[in-house]
Amino acid sequence: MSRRRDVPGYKPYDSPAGGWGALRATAKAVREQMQLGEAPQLLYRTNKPDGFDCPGCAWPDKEHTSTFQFCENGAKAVTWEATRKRAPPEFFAAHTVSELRGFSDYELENQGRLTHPLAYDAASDTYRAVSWEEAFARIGARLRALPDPNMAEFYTSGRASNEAAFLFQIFAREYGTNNFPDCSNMCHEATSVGLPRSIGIGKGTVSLEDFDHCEMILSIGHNPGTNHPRMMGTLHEVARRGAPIVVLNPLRERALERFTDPQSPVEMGTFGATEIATSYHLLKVGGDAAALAGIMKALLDLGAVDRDFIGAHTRGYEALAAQLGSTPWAQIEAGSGLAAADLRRVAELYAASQATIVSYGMGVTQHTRGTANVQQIANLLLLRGNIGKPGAGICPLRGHSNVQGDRSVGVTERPSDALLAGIERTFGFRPPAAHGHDAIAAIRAIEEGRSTALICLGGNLAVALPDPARCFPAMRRLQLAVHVATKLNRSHLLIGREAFLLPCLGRTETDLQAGGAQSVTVEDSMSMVHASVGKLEPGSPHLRSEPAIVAGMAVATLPGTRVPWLELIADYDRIRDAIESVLPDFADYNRRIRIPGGFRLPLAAAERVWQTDSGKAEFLPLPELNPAAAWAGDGVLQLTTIRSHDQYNTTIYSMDVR
Ligand SMILES: Nc1nc2c(c(=O)[nH]1)N[C@H]1C(S)=C(S)[C@@H](COP(=O)(O)OP(=O)(O)OC[C@H]3O[C@@H](n4cnc5c(=O)[nH]c(N)nc54)[C@H](O)[C@@H]3O)O[C@H]1N2
Ligand SMILES: Nc1nc2c(c(=O)[nH]1)N[C@H]1C(S)=C(S)[C@@H](COP(=O)(O)OP(=O)(O)OC[C@H]3O[C@@H](n4cnc5c(=O)[nH]c(N)nc54)[C@H](O)[C@@H]3O)O[C@H]1N2
Ligand SMILES: [Mo]
Repeated sequence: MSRRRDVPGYKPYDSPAGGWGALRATAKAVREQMQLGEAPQLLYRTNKPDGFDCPGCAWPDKEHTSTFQFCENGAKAVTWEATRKRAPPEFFAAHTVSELRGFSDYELENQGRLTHPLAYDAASDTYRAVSWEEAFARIGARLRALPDPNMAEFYTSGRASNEAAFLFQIFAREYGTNNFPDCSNMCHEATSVGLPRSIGIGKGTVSLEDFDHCEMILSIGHNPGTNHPRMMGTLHEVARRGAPIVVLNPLRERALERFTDPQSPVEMGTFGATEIATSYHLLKVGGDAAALAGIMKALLDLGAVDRDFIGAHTRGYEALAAQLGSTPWAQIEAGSGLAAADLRRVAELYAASQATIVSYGMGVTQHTRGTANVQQIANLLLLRGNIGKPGAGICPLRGHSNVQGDRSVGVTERPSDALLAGIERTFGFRPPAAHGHDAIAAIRAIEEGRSTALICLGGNLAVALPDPARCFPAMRRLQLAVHVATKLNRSHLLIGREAFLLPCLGRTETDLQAGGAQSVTVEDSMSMVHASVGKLEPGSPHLRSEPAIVAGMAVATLPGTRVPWLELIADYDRIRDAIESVLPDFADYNRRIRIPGGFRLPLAAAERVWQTDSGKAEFLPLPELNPAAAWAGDGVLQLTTIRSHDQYNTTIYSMDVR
């Protein structure tokens, strides 16, 4: 600590997480982006039954009916979208694209909301206003001219609503491809790929109510104080009723140590805070599989596995037990950086708990062995039957507010037979079955000139992907780039030949279509689907909704389309009827989203129905326990990544983070 205090400009932050620091930071965001008078009303509508879903994160709300839950992250996301600032055509006329590439990421988005559809003009090196009709016609002509539909990539960022994402994948599939790079590929892919092999679904199994009944939480590699602040209210309650919260994280995250709940008048008034973690283990970066192996090995030594559950519901226990038995503690200690005695203590707590939740995030998934890490978490839970019982389960913390929903409504490069059959049954065209590209395959194909068109439903793909030295030049090889966006970012400026910027409504804004004001729907981390209704006047009269923009592109691209695009977007109930027809899990969709709080999608594993090949939950083998040993020997500095309060993925809210 003393050494760090010597760094010029370094100011230690000694306060608890949350509390007054969070309130001050929020007030600053509001002051810089909005008229002060609008803010309280707008923030009040966040996550209310008749309001809009907070675009800040995917943590659920109690029934979506609570009074306003203060959250720094959500307040910033909302004020950043509802900003007064605008980037009109005059701004683009005054700055060439080459000049804009010299702006920082912060400066680009801080220009404010896009106001008009824009097309890149090569002669002047500027973006210029065009009519929607011209933009759609030119995009359609380019897509129709491609020799193979698999030369186009359709990217989804996880803010898109179910309605927008559903239409987007129907558009791409009727056009003829399964190329669906997705922000989820950079995020919880390890969950989506790893968990189905373990427990038959690629989603979390817990509900918010389970946190009221759990007897222990093991928190691995996530930082809710910054990234899912509304989860802190839940952790705060669990801590106050005395259930142990054990943390595995290489970094001391302040909010996991002590937190002042901004909802608590007492804590705020007395500058008090609640201790969150009962024990905090600073494991090695990449040491999770080893740490989990240690806890499981100790649990076996204690004889504390649930034999009945294992016998009735699982496969592969003997093989895992044998592997754990023959793994020496020295190897576990070297791989995890933790002492055997500490891991044994965690195992004792775990053995004493009748209902345990494991929550985890990017510290687990964003690794070369992320999939195996997730599977070891499932192994640990299965050993004590902690899936499919009250107060227990697996809890991946999703990031983008509808990243899970986008997958549920068909954004996947590997469609199931059921999805394809549902599309054909509903719309009468045969969608392609061949697997398409994820984000990495897509950027490789673009880099190698095998794909020449990219349509982005939101996001900032080039910056979100790792390795700008390859991704930025790759983007500049595109013949066609289309970005549906609210704000300017760097991906929009990496132009190959033709580029279009199509400005869309945000979630906070009224979405008026032929059939009146529309709602959209989203799915949170706990598989709850509910409606979101924007109330603000749109940022510009030229904005269109994401579903309307997708429909506009589809009509211009597919002259013989079988999909009644304009009918669907006139009334989003019709889109939801189509979703229900393709995906039976959404039965009675329109009625159920009109119930406050919405409804929960079926989650087979939570009912102890295992949709694996064997029909059982599978214990999967341990991976290599010290993957870094090969390259990170003595004297090698190992780096990892975290997020901060004043940043949301590639969006930078300010250059000063407390
Ligand atoms: N303010 C803010 N909020 C966000 C976002 C944002 O960018 N900013 N992004 C949103 C999105 S899309 C997502 S996916 C979520 C992500 O939310 P989190 O999953 O919480 O994301 P990170 O901050 O990347 O979490 C990394 C945590 O893991 C720890 N860690 C690093 N390496 C390891 C390791 O090897 N093992 C273990 N056990 N821990 C490790 C870090 O110290 C850090 O505490 O947040 C969402 N919310
Ligand atoms: N440098 C960096 N890279 C990252 C991460 C990071 O934290 N930092 N996080 C990783 C993770 S976990 C994820 S999930 C991915 C996320 O990857 P992306 O989803 O591609 O990236 P974001 O930064 O969330 O996208 C921000 C852009 O989305 C647009 N946008 C905002 N709201 C809307 C909307 O309502 N509609 C539409 N159409 N556009 C909108 C704005 O133009 C904004 O510039 O990035 C990954 N890569
Ligand atoms: Mo994410």
